[in-house]
Amino acid sequence: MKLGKRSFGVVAGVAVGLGMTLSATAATWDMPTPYPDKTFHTQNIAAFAADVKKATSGKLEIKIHSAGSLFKHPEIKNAVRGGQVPIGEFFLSRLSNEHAAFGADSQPFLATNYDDAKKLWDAQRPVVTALLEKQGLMPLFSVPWPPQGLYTKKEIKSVADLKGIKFRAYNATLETFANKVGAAPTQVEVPDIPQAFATGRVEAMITSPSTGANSKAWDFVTHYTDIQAWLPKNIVVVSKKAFRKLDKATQDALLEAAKVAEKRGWEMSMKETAVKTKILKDNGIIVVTPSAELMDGLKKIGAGMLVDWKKAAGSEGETLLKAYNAK
Ligand code: PCA
Repeated sequence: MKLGKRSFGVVAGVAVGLGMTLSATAATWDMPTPYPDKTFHTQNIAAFAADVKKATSGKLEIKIHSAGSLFKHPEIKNAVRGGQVPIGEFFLSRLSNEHAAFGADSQPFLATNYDDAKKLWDAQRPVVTALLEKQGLMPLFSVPWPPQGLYTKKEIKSVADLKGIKFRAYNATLETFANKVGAAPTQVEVPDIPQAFATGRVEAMITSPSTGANSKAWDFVTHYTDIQAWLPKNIVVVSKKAFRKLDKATQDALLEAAKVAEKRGWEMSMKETAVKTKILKDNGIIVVTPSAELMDGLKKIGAGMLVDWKKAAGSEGETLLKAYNAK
């Protein structure tokens, strides 16, 4: 498959011909992402792809396959690992079943604003890089979603109000959190959210104003409680084998574009928070500041989960938390 693409690149180079020099090593990289086109993360990786194309004069072209169209979310990491695709984007904390350190950013109330999220990523990056290296993968950049809030069909004044509610989850940590508040979690990918609510599979969720607004949450819930529980991240990884096949100038261009994409992505995420919260409001969702009782209850659960996380994350977790707390 990769050979076919490369020879296509060569043929295209010849066909374009006339004054335009396309190197014989021109390549097209397929890049799967679970998220739809209008997601700010997807817009950011589209800008990243455009930057790479420009900086390499078309020598490396990254073709984005959004909304799980090439590989489903649970398959993306292994598709890059197995060499089916050279690059991909996924939700970092999905890998917490491989090692708890991958899930640090989804620990309830560990890092709840952009400054702390940045400190956490600085602390997490070396650990994540070392763990992915063992799988032949290299992180290129990582960008957070806006702070996660609570979407429900009624006002939630305390943890007790969540009891028995069918709850949408997106990773194992959120599933645990939902279980601990007495809700009943089910995993649902972003493109399937409206359908899952419409059919009654789920009745509530914790996600960003971004995903809530893009999913038109006003069609199926009434309240958004701004609990700012954590800022989980997406990560873009490249296969080291594919990276090594690039010439030095192309490698450098890719790394430079990744640096720019990380910075741009964090800025986009920050802007997204206010803009999308307003869209929720404008469409009739009641945006609620959480009661002290609700926050106390949720934070207590989060503190208990952190104790378990520390045990699970071992020495990597210790290194990570030490670095985070030192900042
Ligand atoms: N949106 C994604 C991940 C976190 C977020 O804000 C989701 O809901 O799956």
